[in-house]
Amino acid sequence: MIKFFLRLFIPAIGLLAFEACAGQSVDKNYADHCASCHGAGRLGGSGPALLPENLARLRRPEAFKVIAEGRTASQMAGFSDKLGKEEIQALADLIYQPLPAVPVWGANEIITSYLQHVPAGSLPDKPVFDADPLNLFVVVELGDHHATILDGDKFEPIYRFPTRYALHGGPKFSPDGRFVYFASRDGWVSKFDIYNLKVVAEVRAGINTRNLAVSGDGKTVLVGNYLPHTLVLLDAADLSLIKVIPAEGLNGKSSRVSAVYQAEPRGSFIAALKDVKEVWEIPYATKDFPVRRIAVDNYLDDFFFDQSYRHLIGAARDGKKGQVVDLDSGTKTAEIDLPGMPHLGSGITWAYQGRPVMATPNLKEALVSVIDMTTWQTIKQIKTIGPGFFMRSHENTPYAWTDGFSSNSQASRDAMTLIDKRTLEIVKVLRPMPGKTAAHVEFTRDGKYALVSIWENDGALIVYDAATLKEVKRLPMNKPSGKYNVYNKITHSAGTSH
Ligand code: DHE
Repeated sequence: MIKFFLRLFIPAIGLLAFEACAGQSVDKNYADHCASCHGAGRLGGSGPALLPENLARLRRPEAFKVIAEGRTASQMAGFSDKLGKEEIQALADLIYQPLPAVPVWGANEIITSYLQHVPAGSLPDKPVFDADPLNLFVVVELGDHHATILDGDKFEPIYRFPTRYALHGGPKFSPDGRFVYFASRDGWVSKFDIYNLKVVAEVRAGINTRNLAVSGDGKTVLVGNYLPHTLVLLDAADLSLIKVIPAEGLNGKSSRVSAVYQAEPRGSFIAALKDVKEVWEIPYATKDFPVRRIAVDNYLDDFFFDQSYRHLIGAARDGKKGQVVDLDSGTKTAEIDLPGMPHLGSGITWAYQGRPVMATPNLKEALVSVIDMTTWQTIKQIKTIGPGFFMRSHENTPYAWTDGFSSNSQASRDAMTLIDKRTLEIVKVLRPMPGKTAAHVEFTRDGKYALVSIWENDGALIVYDAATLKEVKRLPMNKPSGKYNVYNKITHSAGTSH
């Protein structure tokens, strides 16, 4: 009898001990290696939420690989040097476990989070500084979560202020350039009055947010979320909630939102869904903001417009082909060759030999694809020093600048490649600070100067004369991720992101 008891009991204790140990170990590993980016409760932070609801397109073996090897074009490092196979597998299993309850983030939670710092319309309509308000730069410093307002003529900081944790995506401006709207990865939207150098209102529109767009008439803000699966419309005047739109396909399947942009000539917002093959057009001046659904051939992770905003050029990150969708007819009109995981959000356009072309870096391959926008054929794939993330130019410069930010090698990450837009040849490789990551360029409103980020905590903003390519000034900054020129943004310069 005793023997029988021991035979049952001892393995059971062993099993319990093993489970406790494995459980502790996976929780500890999560706390040590994942929580700082993905949130203590897996709800997302600077990295995405790790919940089964959000991982629909990530197969489990792929999850294992990402944890082991990291992910291209993100801050996600690989852990195979720190964790054993079983530990990695345990983490991969953990992220597919449903949470006992995923927090609800609907209208009530959004309204409750609302913070009005200054009543809308109560501040003076004149800038409190002398600099040209249209030639300012908003510089996002990711290192310590601050933003700097920079005078674009003197290259002197005017004001530096704390932002919400982990801003992502380009901040968006009101049409007159007075206000700038920021979105943080964990859902906070902040409205900043540049004339008065004050945050005027904030609201948490989601738990894990992709980006936001401001309507062409400046009246509405649209926020696209990964978690919950929603689009959130806010009144641009005071950030009060207008409406929450569930992101659900025609078949009822709910989806993360890949990105939202405004398309001013169309009077609409355009949103792409990440888990449903649909693009949505939402006219922003129409009562109740009706959704027009456009079916697409593949999921869209990233997209881009031609300068008329008639065509949308979109791609899935794991696909080799981009799709061109005619937004007027709602049909696919062409496929484009985009072999190396294009970063279309960074695409730019210009006229080459009399025809409009677009160019995009590729996150996985060291090449820039140049595509004729009348035939949608690839004109050239320009080999660069390393796979790039961002690309920029300006109407008044013959050069397009791209970085090597997506490269695994520091020998490419410190390089800026300059391409002549007239010949499609590389004219120069700059190494602004050898050994330090260089990324993301933006031009002054006249295109005479290019500002490059040194993407390090003890980084800098380096100002180049865009014609002589000589350094003009170096400003210390804390991981300046992106910089955004007010004029270029509000005029939708062909050389910058929209
Ligand atoms: Fe971004 C813009 C998606 C990782 C810095 N990034 C965008 C936009 C999209 C996007 C859709 C356009 C939104 C806009 O500007 O309104 N980014 C993605 C990803 O899917 C990806 C690869 C994975 C992810 O983590 O979501 C990704 N992005 C990163 C980073 O790891 C970067 C380098 C650092 C960070 O901030 O997390 C990064 N993304 C940026 C920046 C912009 C951006 C600086 C704005 C570029 C611009 O000039 O407009």
